Amino acid sequence: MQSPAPPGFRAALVFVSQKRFVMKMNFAGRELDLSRCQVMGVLNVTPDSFSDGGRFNRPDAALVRARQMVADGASFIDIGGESTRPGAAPVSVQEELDRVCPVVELAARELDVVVSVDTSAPEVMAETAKLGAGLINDIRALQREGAPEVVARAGIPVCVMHIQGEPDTMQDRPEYQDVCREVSAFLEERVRAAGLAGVRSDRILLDPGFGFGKSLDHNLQLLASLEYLRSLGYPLLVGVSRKSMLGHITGRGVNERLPASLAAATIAAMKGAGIIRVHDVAETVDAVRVVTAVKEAG
Ligand code: 8Y4
Repeated sequence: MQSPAPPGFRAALVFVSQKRFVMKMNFAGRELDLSRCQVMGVLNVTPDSFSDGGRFNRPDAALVRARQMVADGASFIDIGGESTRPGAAPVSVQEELDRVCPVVELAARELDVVVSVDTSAPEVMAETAKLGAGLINDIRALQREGAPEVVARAGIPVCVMHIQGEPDTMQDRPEYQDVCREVSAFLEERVRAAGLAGVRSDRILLDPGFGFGKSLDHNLQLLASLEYLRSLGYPLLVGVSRKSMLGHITGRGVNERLPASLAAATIAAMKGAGIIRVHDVAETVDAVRVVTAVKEAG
C-alpha cells in the first residue's frame, strides 16, 4: 500500500492517481521527483582524497570521479571539504572555500547533476550557491550564525540533519530517552528556525543523521522508524553507506561493507527515503531500482 501524502508539502505534491503522488523539488533549476528514491554520490575534496600522481590537477581528478558517478546513475553529487571524523583537524573557512569552490563550479557547469555542498559555513553556502550549487547539505542543521538567512537568500533547498553534540565528541556517550522523538523534535525546531529566516518549506529535506551522536541501537531504532520521521512532511535524505553501524552488525571493515550498505539503502528506500547518500553509486542505483519497480507495481 502507498503511504498517504504527507502534510506540509502541499505546493509540490502532484497527485497522478488516487494511489500515487509525486513529490517534486526544484534544485537550482533541476526538478527531481523525490517520491522515487534518488541516489547521491559522495565526493570528498579533502587533500588526501585525490593523490593523482600529477596526471590531473585536483579539481580535474574530482570531476573525473563525479562524471563516473553521474554515468552510474547519481542524481546528486555531494561535495565536501571538511572532514567530520572524530579527531580530524578543523578546517578554516578559507581552506574550505579553496577546496570546494573549483570543484562545485566545474561540476555545475559540466555535469547533468544536482551539485550538493556538504558544509556548515554560511560563507561557503553563499559562494557555492553563486557557482551553481543546487543543494546545501548541512550536518549541523543551520546552527552556525547566519546560516539560515544565507540559505533563504540563496533560494536553493537545504538538508537539515540531526546531530547530538559536535563531530569531535559526539560518539563518546550518546544518550536519549526516546531517540525517534528527540531527533524529530530537534528537526522540527531547526525547520522552524529556517522558516523564520525565510527558507521556504518546499526547500527543506530532513535527515536523521545516522552515526552522528548515536549508538548502534539508536541508529537501528531510527532506521526501523523512518516512516515516523517522514510523517513530518518533508522528503528524507539518508546516509548509511559504509558506516560503523554496519561494521558493528557484520563485523566487517570499512571497505567490506558494500552488501550491508545495499541492505540498509534498500530498507531506507522501502521506508520512503527520497535520497540515499552513498559511496557506491552503481550498485545502489540497481538496488533502489528494484525498490521503485516493486513500489510502482503495488
Ligand atoms: C566510511 C566513510 C564510513 C565515511 C563512514 C563515513 C551524512 C552526511 C556524512 C549523512 C548527510 C560518513 C556529510 C559521514 N554523513 N550528510 N555527511 N547525511 N546529509 N562517514 O548521514 O559518510 S559524512
